[in-house]
Amino acid sequence: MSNEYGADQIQILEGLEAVRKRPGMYIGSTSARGLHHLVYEIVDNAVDEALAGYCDLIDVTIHPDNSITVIDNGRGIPVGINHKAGLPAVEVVFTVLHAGGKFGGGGYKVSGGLHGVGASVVNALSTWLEVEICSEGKVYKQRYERGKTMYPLKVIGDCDPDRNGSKVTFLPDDTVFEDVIYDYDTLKNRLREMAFLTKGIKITLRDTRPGKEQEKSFHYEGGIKEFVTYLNKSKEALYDAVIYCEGERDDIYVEVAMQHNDSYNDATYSFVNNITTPEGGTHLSGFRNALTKTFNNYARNNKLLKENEPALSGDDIREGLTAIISVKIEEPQFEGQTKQKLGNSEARGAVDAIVSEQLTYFLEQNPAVAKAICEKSLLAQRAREAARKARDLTRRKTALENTSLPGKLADCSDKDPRNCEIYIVEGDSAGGSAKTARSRDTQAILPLRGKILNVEKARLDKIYGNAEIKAMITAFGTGIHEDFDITKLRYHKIIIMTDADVDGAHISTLLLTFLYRFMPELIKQGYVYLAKPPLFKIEKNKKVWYAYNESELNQIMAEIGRDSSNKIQRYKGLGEMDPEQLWETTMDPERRILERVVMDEENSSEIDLTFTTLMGDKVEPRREFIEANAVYVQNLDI
Ligand code: TSJ
Repeated sequence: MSNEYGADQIQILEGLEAVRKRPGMYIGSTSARGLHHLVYEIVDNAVDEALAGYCDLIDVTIHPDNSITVIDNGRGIPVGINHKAGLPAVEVVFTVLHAGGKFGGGGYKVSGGLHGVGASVVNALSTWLEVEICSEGKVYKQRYERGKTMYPLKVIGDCDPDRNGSKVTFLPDDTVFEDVIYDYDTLKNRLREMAFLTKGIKITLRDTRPGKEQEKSFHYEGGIKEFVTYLNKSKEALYDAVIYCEGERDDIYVEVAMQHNDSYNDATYSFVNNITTPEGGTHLSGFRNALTKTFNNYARNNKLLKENEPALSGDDIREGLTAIISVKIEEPQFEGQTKQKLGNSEARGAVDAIVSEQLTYFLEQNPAVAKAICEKSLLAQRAREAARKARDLTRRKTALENTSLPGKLADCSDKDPRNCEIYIVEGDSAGGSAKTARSRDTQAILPLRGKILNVEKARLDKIYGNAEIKAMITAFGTGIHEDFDITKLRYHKIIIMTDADVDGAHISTLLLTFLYRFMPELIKQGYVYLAKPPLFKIEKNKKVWYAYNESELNQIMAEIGRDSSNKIQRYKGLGEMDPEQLWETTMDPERRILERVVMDEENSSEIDLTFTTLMGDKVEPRREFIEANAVYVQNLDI
C-alpha cells in the first residue's frame, strides 16, 4: 500500500512538473489572460456543482496580496479515498493532471473548464493553495505548495452538518506569471457572463485590496433571457418579448434567447459549456439554419413574402438581432485553428430542431412580433440589394482603373507594408501639417474631413456610399467583409491621429467603431494605433518640453522650477502645431507615443456593448457608461 502510494506520488509530481515547465500549454499564456484563467478554472468547478443542482452560491474574493478565495455551498469536494490513486478524492483533484470531474462517477454533468485542465493546473501554478471542505459536520483541510502536498488531508474542526461546501484559496506563482495583479473589471465581466449562463446562481465578487474595496453580485433568474436584455439596454428593442427556446435532445441541453433591436448589426454570441465560441460551430449553424427556415416559412405562409419574391437571407433576418445560443454537452469537440469552434455534429441537429419547433410556435402565438421582424428583414433585404449594386460598381471601377488610390492620400514611397504607416488625420489643416512633417518614404497621410459616418446607425448602402469610408477602404487595400484579405494590407501601422479634445475623442471612437465592425482582423492582429499628441508645451530659456498629461506637466514644472520665465502653452488641437512640432511630438518614431488598440475575443459581448453604448441613441446608458469608465473616456462628449 505504502509502496503504491509512493509510485503514484512520483507520477503525480512529474505531471505537475510538466505544467510548471510549459504553463502556456495548459492555460494559454502566462500573461494577465492566463492569470485570470486560474480563477475561471476554479469557479468553473463550482458552477459544475450548480449545474448538477447542488449549489446556488459562489463567492470570489481578491485578497490584498492578490491571492484569491472561491467558496461554494455545494456538496463539498469528496474526501473519501479514491481507490485507484489511493488518495482522498480531493487530493486527486488537486494533484493529478486531467482529473477534474472524472473521478467518483456521476456528479459532473458537464465539465466547464476552459481548456478542460482542472484544478491541478491551478495548483501547479500557485505558490500555495489551500482547500477546505465542509462535509457531514467536519471541516477538512489540505495545503499544497507549487503543487506539492504539504500534509495528508486533515480534520481541523466541526461545521453545521447541513451546510456543506468547498473553499479554495490560492496565490498564483509570481515566478510563472508576468504580473500577479488581478483586474477587478476583467473578473467582474467574466463572472457576470457566467451568472447569465447559469440561471439561478448567485455569484459575488469582492475586492479587499486597500483603496480598491468594492463588491458586486450577479444573480439572474432569467439566465440568458436577461443576458439579451442587458446587451440590448442601450438600444431600442423592436418588440418587448425576449424569445426563448429551451430543450434537450441527444443528451445536449440547448438554450436560446433573442430579441431584435433597431440597429443593423448581428450580435449573436454562442457558448458551449459556458465557454464562448467566437468562431461558432455546429450549434451556431443549427441556430442560423432554424432561424432562416422558420422565418421564411412564416413569411410565405402569412403572405408577408409573396410567391414571386426571393427568400429572406439569414443576414436579412439577423439584422439588428441580439442572440445567445448556449449548449451544454458532455464531450465537446473543438476544431479550428484556435480550438474555439464546436465540431460535434449532433449539436447542429439538436439546436435546429429545438429552435425550429419552439420559434414556429412563438411566431404563431405572437403575430405582431412576427410581422415586425419580417418587415425589418424585408427592409434589410432591399438595402442589401442596393448595397450589393453599389459595391459591384466600385469593384468594377477598381478592376478598370487598377488600384486607384484616393486623391487625398499622400502615399509613402516604400512599398513594403511592414515598413509603412498610414496616419488617419482629422481635418484638412492638420492633414496639411502632417503631410509636410512626415517622413515620405514610410509615412502616408490620409486627411478626413469633419466627423465620419457613425456605422452603428447606418445601413450598408449608406456606409459604402460614404466618401471618407471609401477612401480608407481603398487606401488600406484589404477590401471588406467577404472580400477582406489581410495579406493585401498596405500599411502595418494604421495610426489614428485626432485632437486631444472632446471632438477628437469622438472622431477616434467613430473610426474605431468602423474598424471594429468592418475590419476586426486589423485590430485583432494589432495593426491599429492611436497617436498621442502632447497636451502642453513648456518653454524656458529657449529650451522646450512637452507634457502628454497633467501629471507630466507637474513633474516637468517641479524639475525646472516655477517662475515667470516659463511659458506654458496648452494645445487645443493638432492644427496649433507647426509641422516641425507635430513631427517632434507625435510622428517621429523615435519620440512619439503610440497606443496599440487591443481586443480580447473572449470578451466580445462586452466590447460590443461598449461600442453600442458609446455610439447608440440612448443617452442614459451612455452617460452611466461614461461615468463608470471615466478614467478611460474622460474626453468623450455625451
Ligand atoms: F475543484 C476545485 F477545487 F477547483 C473546486 C471544486 C473549487 C471549488 C470552489 C468548488 C469545487 C466543487 C466541487 N464544489 N463542489 C464540488 N463537488 C464535487 O466535487 C462533487 C461532490 C459530490 C459528488 C458525488 O458524486 O457525490 C461528486 C462531485 C464531483
